Amino acid sequence: MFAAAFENQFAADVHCGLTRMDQKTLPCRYFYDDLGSALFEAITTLPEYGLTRADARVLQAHAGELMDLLPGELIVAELGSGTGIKTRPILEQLGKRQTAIYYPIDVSGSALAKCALELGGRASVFPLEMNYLEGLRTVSERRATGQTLLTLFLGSTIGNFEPDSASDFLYAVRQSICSGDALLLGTDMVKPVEHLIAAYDDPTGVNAAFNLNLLGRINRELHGNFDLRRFEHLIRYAPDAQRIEMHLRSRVDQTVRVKKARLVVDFAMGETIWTESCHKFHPEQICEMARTAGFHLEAQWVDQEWPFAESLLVAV
Ligand code: AVI
Repeated sequence: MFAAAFENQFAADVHCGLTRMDQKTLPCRYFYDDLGSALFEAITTLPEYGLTRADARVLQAHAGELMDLLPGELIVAELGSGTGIKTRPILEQLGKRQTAIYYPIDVSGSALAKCALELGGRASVFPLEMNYLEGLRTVSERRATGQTLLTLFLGSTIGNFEPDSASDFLYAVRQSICSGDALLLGTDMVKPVEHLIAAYDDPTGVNAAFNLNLLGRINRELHGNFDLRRFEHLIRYAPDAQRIEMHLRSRVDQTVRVKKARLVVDFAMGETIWTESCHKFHPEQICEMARTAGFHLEAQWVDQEWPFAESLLVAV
């Protein structure tokens, strides 16, 4: 709606989110500029943030079983692959029975280049610099008859969607693939609240830097004048919604200008910008989400150290 009036979508979204009357918001997809991506990489190595290591452990432990459940000629696509590092065990297992064909899909060209370099020796890699659904449709168009498509959506990125959008997204994925194709979905599970708070409010301050960088990015790209020292990282856990809510809280009364978003915006002391939600799941909720979108749950593996599930969904 706003895009035509602004230089780009980022400017339009910042204008829209910061002029909301009830709760100011910023979309979490804008966290990932070069600095934000580097900070996220650092988060994944924090002792308090068990999610990424759990994801990798489950894939490492069960890649063989996963392949046994998907016989026949397989091609693999990954939504938001990044550098594709977690996918290695799957491609290695697949490589034992056929030439592994892998389509990493990501909006970051530099991550895709790294991915092709690192996994090129193990598989035929065809990077697609596109958004998820555009990429998946491209893979579907390119596939040969008789090939089964395995789509990977790892890392609990689905948890950053609002529940309705997550269901709509899974339905759109189902519409882009064929009956008998599979989706491997990674989801972080509900766990003791103190573990979740520590993961998203680490004592080293890496999550805080990741969150604040969003304001830094607005300053750099949209000519804003946010003083990052006048905002602080704030984490809440909403048990009913089963989600971590990440905010930036204004430390003082202040006015901020963002030239390219045509914005002059006031913040009261204590007022927040809601920047991200990280939903956590129970196993049966994944089953229900899958069923509604047109999949059945074929298998589910859960890490014991940091409850995190890898669910194999097959398109009905
Ligand atoms: C990318 N996503 C799964 C992360 C999460 O845990 O929801 C993003 C993140 N936000 C703060 N720390 C990590």
